[in-house]
Amino acid sequence: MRLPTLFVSLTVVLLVGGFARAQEGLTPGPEVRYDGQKVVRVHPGTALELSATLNVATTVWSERVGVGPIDIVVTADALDTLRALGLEPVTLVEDVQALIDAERAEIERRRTLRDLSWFENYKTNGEYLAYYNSLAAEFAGLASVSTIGQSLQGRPIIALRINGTGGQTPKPQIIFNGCQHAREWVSPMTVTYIADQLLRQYGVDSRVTDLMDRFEFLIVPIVNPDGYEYSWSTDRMWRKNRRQNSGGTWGVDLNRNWDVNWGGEGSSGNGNNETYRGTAPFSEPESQVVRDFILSQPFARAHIDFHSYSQLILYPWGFTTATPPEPDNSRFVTMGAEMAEAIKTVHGKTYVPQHAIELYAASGTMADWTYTVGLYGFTVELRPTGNPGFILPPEEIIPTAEENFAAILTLGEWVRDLSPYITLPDGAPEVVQAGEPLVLRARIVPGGGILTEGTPTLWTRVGGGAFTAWPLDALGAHMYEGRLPAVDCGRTVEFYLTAALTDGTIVAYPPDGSSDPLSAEAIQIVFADDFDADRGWTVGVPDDNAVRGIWGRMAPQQTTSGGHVVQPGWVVVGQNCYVTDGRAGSSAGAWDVDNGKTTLLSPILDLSGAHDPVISYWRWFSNHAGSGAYNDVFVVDVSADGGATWTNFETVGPTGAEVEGGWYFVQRRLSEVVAPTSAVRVRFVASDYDPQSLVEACIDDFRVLSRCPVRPGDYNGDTVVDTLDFLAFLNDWANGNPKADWNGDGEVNTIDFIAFLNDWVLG
Ligand code: 0X9
Ligand code: ZN
Repeated sequence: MRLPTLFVSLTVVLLVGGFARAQEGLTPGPEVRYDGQKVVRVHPGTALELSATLNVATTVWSERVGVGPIDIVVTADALDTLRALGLEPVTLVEDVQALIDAERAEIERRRTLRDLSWFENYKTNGEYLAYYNSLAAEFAGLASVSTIGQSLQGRPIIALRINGTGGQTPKPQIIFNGCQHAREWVSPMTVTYIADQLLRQYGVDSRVTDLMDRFEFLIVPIVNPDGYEYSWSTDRMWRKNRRQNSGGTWGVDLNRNWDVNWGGEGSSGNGNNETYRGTAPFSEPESQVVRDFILSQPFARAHIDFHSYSQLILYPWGFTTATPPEPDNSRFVTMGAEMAEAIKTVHGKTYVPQHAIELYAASGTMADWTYTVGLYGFTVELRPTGNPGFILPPEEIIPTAEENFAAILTLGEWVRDLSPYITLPDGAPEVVQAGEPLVLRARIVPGGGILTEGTPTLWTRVGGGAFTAWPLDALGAHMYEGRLPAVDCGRTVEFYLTAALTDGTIVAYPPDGSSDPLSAEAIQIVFADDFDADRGWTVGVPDDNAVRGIWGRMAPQQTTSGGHVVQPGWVVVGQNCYVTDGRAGSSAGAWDVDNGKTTLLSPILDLSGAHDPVISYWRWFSNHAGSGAYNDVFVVDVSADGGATWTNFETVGPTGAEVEGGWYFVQRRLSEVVAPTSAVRVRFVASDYDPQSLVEACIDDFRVLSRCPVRPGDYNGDTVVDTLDFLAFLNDWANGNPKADWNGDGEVNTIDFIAFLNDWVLG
């Protein structure tokens, strides 16, 4: 029986990708042995206990890098060490090698059985390739298989595209993948079962038929074929790809190699580690190939990255406790719960839905990345909950796959019913600078539908009449950009946004079509500083105590740490900014703020004549890099008495929060904080409470803006005082409109008429 199977898979492998390497045989079993080793679960409560735990572990099964429950492989003596530490290890697997041997024996036994379905035994990489080709051949009208790229060792990475013959085109797309991690054998089985059932139930089951006609499903069963083969041939517990790292270590964890917070918490810079992130985001061919495949799907809406084990449904974010912006966060929470519910109804198994970081922090993960490029990205951890971990008995493949097939049907129906929405991620501007256009960024999420190309539009109007349409430019990942036209001081620009879906739905912002458009008033500059010349700022106050990283006006030089830009090498306007020492030095930490605080003070600003002044600036703050980071803050205060007393304007990075660098625009009415007096001052204080961390701050394009003086006779607010104002007032006055109560005494009478006439004549 075995020879013909191997022959078929070899032939297919050659056909699919020109991959001429001999397949690693099924016997002898894996060379790396785990004799006498056990899997235990411990609960280290402190960083010290965690490091002791990791020290005694041969390998780690649950890839957490924080305190809390962790499953590790250990020898018998290590067990005593753990007990001595008071960690009370609970044994999940008595003998790992016995488990591996038994699994292999069972696989071999099943290979000799006649009436087993394909899903009742684990399969080699070659057998997967053969099966996908046979599926594509059997369902030629519905499915096609293609090689989307090669692994590091030249194995094909394949994708199956599945399409119902009914419904509209183009169709929104849903993507599933398995096996970023080699040893998680049930994950490619599950995604293959999903593909198989979608095809076999099309035209049979109405839910499947509806979803297949509505969506295109894309399945990448094995992202990491080199690691997968290696887990058959050499080390059953292999996780990563097969990169030879510098220093003689092997393997990059593909699920730490994606470009989202790459290099951050929950990933390792050590090639020996199971969560080694690689040398750069997308340093690995496997993650590159799958990235390019996903980015080339124009209508991708949702994605599940299947792993094992723990029975969890995880959604963004995986690296920060911050939650995705609404309505996405609520959507993730609802969908996680609905998928868990669907799973439970099949075989009664509990899968826990949660934000991925609640499991543990991980940076550079695939599902976080798919979310950043505009898909609803999930990670599902399949069976079991604990024992026997990755070595799930083959009789559990089908039940695991069945319950997850129920989950993906729910996912599809949920995506189908998602409504489109528009948001303004930078907020809606309330003021614009007179005479300058303003760039407006919008996020237009099509929900379960497809946007009609060219329909995203910004509508603007100044001073009555019809709105003018401005097409928005697409920036990718559902982001768009438009411009509010330049308007004169004192005038107001009204605006709203719309887009159309192919089914005719119109989506708008503000969301309710009947609500008023947004409006922003044009105001003027009182003070502007691009920091290219000295306009009277001072550095340092008597109690400043930072020893390095003192504020200076200069062109900053870029520094990076762990893949993060800590200090920018660019400014917002001109050549210079104020920066906490802009030199790069020999390392990122050479000239950052250390051991205290450094203060930057504005000149004294006379704002007594300004109408409702607004302070704005661009700021950069990073406390993200370095060990023991996140405790350092950047504080902006204002004073109305020349600097004698201060009130907080904003604080960036409250204790415990990481702040990733980046230039951010801040705009706030001064009167919300202090009264605009003749002696207003602003101070920027960057502090370093934790000397291990890297702290950098910069300020650029500081401005004070003021409302244009109000002209009482300008009744209609079009900035000119003319006959139109008189007629508008007369009309309101004649109708007893409260707006015409010019002296504010609660009545509209002759006295108001005379008072308005007086203001109008004076202009
Ligand atoms: O660590 C991983 O990559 C995944 N778990 S596994 O045991 N299959 O390796 C889970 C990643 C989920 N994301 C976060 N926990 N942030
Ligand atoms: Zn995994």
